[in-house]
Amino acid sequence: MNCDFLTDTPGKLYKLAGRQVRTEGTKIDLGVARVGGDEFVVMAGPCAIESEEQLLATARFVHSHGAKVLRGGAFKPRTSPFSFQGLEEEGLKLLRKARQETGIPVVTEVMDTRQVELVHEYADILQVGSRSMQNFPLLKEVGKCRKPVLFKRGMAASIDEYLLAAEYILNGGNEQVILCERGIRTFETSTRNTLDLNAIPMLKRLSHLPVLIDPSHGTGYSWMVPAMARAAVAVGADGLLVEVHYKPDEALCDGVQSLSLDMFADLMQDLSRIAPAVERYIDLPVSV
Ligand SMILES: [Mn+2]
Repeated sequence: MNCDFLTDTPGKLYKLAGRQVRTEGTKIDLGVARVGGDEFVVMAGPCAIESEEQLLATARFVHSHGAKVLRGGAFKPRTSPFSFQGLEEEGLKLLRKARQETGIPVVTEVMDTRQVELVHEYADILQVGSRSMQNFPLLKEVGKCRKPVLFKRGMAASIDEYLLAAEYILNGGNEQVILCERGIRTFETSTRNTLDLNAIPMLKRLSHLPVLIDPSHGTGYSWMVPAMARAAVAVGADGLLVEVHYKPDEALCDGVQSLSLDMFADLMQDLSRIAPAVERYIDLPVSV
């Protein structure tokens, strides 16, 4: 393949994450879907796992409306130590229950090297959150795993720092890294973060790894999420990570940015119409 396009892009080549390593792009097989192919893969669920009722109700709904992966935090990295910290292993058990009932694979965050073994036991995809992007011991540890890693960009990380951090995971032998742009800190305070859509074409150009967008943390407002999710499809992202709650007003974490079930259903319809215009598709269940 002709790699001339790399020469007019600033920055260096990346030894393992670089586009020159795998020009056609990495595809990550989740069983029910493949991230990085023609399908636009949606991962949805609550910010935090709060109860069996909350997780299962949300899981059933998002699954039956086209989400391919259930998200849900059991270990929560909260800004304040007095905020809800997550249900920990009890939450992981609820995730397992949701997967058993619906067949949907689950993604959940691991924050600490000491939790990798436990989270690995329950999760289909290990998430490394924004605040952990440069936790190099953690990156080395998930690099030893053989499950996909959803690797979020740090809120103040440059693209170069981000891809070099991804190299830590790849260097451990774990080739299944999914990147995720989730908004960066800028001077702008009207939104929680500034969703950096520039990052998508740039990451796609520099790296062979698939890239998702998280418009929930990228904006901080549920009313903005559909617009930026539609942009995610158009800009060439491989999928979406989105927060959905069955009762957003009662959520223990990130309720303001969580879509209601109805909003999620409408969004999936919109996305399925946009995807074909950019040669992608969304696999909606026939009953929807
Ligand atoms: Mn959240």
